[in-house]
Amino acid sequence: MSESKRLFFAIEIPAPLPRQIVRWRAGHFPPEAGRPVAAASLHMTLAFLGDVSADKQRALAAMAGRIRQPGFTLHLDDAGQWLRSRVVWLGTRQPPRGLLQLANLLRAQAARSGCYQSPQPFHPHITLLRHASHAVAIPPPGFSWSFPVTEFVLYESVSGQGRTRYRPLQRWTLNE
Ligand code: 2AM
Repeated sequence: MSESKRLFFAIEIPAPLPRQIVRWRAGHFPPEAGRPVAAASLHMTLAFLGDVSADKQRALAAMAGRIRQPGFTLHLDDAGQWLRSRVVWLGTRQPPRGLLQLANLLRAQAARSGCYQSPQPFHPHITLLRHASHAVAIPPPGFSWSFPVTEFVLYESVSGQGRTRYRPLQRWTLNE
């Protein structure tokens, strides 16, 4: 029997943004605010798949490969904290329609394939700090970062030696 992998679809944050984000975070949150996500691990999840067998991964990848939609621009102009999930995040005040469409499609395909999907609507965000269990002051986002989203990525979440890494497995281009 083949082993399952912990997978999710996400948007990669292109260079040099991860470094700029990490610099902004270091200037605005004290070390005790939470555990920082490494620059190389910053991403925006589109659909979390959970533990997936090799067969199901192939089926999900085939469906992802049939998605046809144009790219879009993502503006990062918002930040906040969710105490329940203990994360501090960056986000977008006005998610582009393309982002919502892509996430909803991937989530629907995942649900049809038997991957549990939360009934909560999609809340696009990039997690900056984990284990942020105490309310922290969220600075007004004095940044205005934008980038074109031209592809989406299937990632594997790999845990070991007390840390989690996200490994890109496969990419699909968004085009007209
Ligand atoms: P988070 O950043 O808000 O914690 C890899 O774990 C990615 O999948 C993370 O971005 C994480 O979101 C998301 N994720 C993990 N477990 C999840 C779940 N049960 N439902 C939705 N997203 C999840």
